[in-house]
Amino acid sequence: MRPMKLSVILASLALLGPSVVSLSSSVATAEENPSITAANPAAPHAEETDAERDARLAWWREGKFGMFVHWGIYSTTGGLYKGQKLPNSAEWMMARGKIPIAEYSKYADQFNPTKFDADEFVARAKQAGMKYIVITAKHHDGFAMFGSKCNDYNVVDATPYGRDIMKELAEACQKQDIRFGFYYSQAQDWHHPGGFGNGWDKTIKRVSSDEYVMKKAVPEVKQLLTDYGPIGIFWWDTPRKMSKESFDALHSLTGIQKNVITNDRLGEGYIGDYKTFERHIPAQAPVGKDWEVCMPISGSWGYKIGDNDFKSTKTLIRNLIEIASMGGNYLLNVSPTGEGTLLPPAIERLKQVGQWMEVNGESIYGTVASPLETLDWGRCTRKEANGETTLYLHVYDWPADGKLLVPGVKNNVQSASLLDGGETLRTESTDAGIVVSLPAEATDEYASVVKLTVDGTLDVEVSLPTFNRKGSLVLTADKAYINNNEGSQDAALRAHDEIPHVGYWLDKEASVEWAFRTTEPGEYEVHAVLSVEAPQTKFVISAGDQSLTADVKSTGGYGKYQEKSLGRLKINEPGDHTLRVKPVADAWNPINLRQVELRRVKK
Ligand code: H79
Repeated sequence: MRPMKLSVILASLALLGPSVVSLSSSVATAEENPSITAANPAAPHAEETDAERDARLAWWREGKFGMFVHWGIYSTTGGLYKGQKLPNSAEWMMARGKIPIAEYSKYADQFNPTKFDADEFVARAKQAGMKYIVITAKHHDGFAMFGSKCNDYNVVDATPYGRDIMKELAEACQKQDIRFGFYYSQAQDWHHPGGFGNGWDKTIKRVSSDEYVMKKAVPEVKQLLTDYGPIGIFWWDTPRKMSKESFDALHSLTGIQKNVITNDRLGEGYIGDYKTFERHIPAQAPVGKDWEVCMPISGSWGYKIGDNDFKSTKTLIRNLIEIASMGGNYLLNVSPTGEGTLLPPAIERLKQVGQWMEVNGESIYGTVASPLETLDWGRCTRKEANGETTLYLHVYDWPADGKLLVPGVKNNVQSASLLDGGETLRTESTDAGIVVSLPAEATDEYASVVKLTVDGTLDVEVSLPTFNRKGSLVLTADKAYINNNEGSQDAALRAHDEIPHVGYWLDKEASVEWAFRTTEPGEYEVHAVLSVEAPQTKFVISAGDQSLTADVKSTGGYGKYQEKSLGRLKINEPGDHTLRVKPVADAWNPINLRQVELRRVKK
C-alpha cells in the first residue's frame, strides 16, 4: 500500500467505514447457477487473504506500464464514415454516424490487416518497456476480434482475414513473456438487439438485456477466459444497470482463471482489483487502492485519420513517472490501422520511451509512491527492501547551482549515483534535507534519474505550505484534499481554462481541506476565487476551533469566476492546521472553487 500524504492522513479517519463494499450480497450459488463449479467460484477472490491478493497482483504492481490496444472494423476507414470525419474517438464511429447495423457490419468485409504480425507487435510493446497488453476483444460496436463460437459477427467468420487475432497475440505474448489481457465491453453492444447503446437503428427488434448477456456476453467472455491461455487482465468498460443475474454471471466467469486481475468497470458494487482513470492523471492517488490511468497516445483510442495529436515522448515519459510517483500504473493506448500496423509517430515514440526505460527502468518497475510530492525540480519514486530505502529522483529542472535538495529527508545516506552512466554523486545532510551535488549538465532530455539509497525506512518531515513574507498563503484546488467518499465524482478536481477547481460539488457532505503551517498566531482575511451559478450559496470555512460562514451570491455562471472576500478567521496557535471548506447543507448550491487565500491582518 502506498504511503499516505499528510493531508490524506489527516482526512483518512473520515474515510474509514463507508468505503468497504461487500460483494457477498451479489453472489450466485452453484445451485442457482449450474455453470459455476468449484474451480469457477461465484465470487472470484472473495475468500482470498491479503497475502494471496498481494501475490496475485504482484506482477501488475511491479510492471507499472502496459499497452492498451483499440482495434476493430472501424479501423478499416480510419474512423471516416462515407469519407467524412466524425467527432470524437474512432471506435465510436458507428454511434456518431448513427450507422445502421446492416451498413456498419459491411466494414467487416474490408477488414484484412495483411501487414499485421503478432510477434512484431508484441515486440514493440516489450521494447517500449511495457509489461502487459490489453486489447479490445469486443468494443461497443459488438464485433468480436476473436473467433467467437456463439456469434459469427467476428474476425474469423466475417472478414477476409479470417484469422483469430487474439489467439495470435496470446501466443506471441506467451513466447515473449508479456502478460496478456482482454478489454470487453460487457454492457454496450450496438449489434445485438439486447445490448445497450444503439438507439438509432430502428430495425432492431429489441430483446432483453439479460438475453444479450446470457447468449452473447457470457459465452464470449467464457471463451476468452478458457481458450486463450493465461489471461492477466480482464478489462470491463462502460458499466450500465443490468440485472443482478447478469452481473453475477459475468463476474463469476473471471473465476475461471484464478489469477486474473479485473478493473472496476463491471458495474456498481463490483469494485474489481483496481480503480481506473481515463485520459487523465488524478490530482490525488486513491487512498489504499491499486489504480491505473489509461490514455491514448494520440487523440483517439481507435485509429483515426487526421488524428495527429501524438503526445510527445517527453510527455509520455513524464506521465509514466508522474503516475509511478503517485503509486499507479500507466496503460498507454496505441491504434493499429486497418492494415495492422502502427503509424510511424507511434512507433517512434514507443522506441524512445523504450530507450529511456532501458537506462532508467529500475526507477519505475517495482517502485511505490513516494511521500515527497511537491518537489521544485521533479518527481520521486521509492523502493524499500532489506532495511534500506532507495529514492529515485527524477530531475526535470536541473538546478542552476548543481545542488539538488531532497527536502525533509533525515535518513543516513548510503550512496547516490546517476542511473545513466552510474557516476557517483556527493551528498550532504542538512537541516533542510539531503543535498545531492550534481554534475553541470543534465544526463537526459526527458528526465535524468538520481538513485539515492539511505538507511532504514524513510524518515521525512513533510513541509507544509506556509505564509510568504507578505503574510499571504494561497491554497489552490490542485493541492487540496477532497473529502468526497473515496473519489466519487460529486466533488472532484476539474478545470476551466486549464485552471484547476474543485467542481461538480453536488455532495453536500463533501468537503475540501488543506494542511498548512503558521509560525505566529493572528487574524486573517479569507479570500476565495470561485464561481456560483445559483443565486446564493453558503459554506463554512474553518481552521481549528475557529470558523466563519460564507454567504455568497451568484457570480453569473459556473464559468464566471470572481474573487470574493469572505470574512476574517483567527488562528490562535502557531503550528500545523487544517483549513476546511464545507457546505452548509440546507443552504448549499454547488460552487467551483479555484483557491482560498489567507491574508494576515496587520496589527
Ligand atoms: O474504449 C475507450 C472508449 O471508447 C471507452 N472507454 C475507453 C477505454 C468509452 N466509452 N464511453 N466512454 C469512454 C465515455 C463516454 C463518452 C461519451 Fe462520447 C461522451 C459518449 C458520448 C459522449 C465520446 C464522445 C464518445 C462519443 C462522444
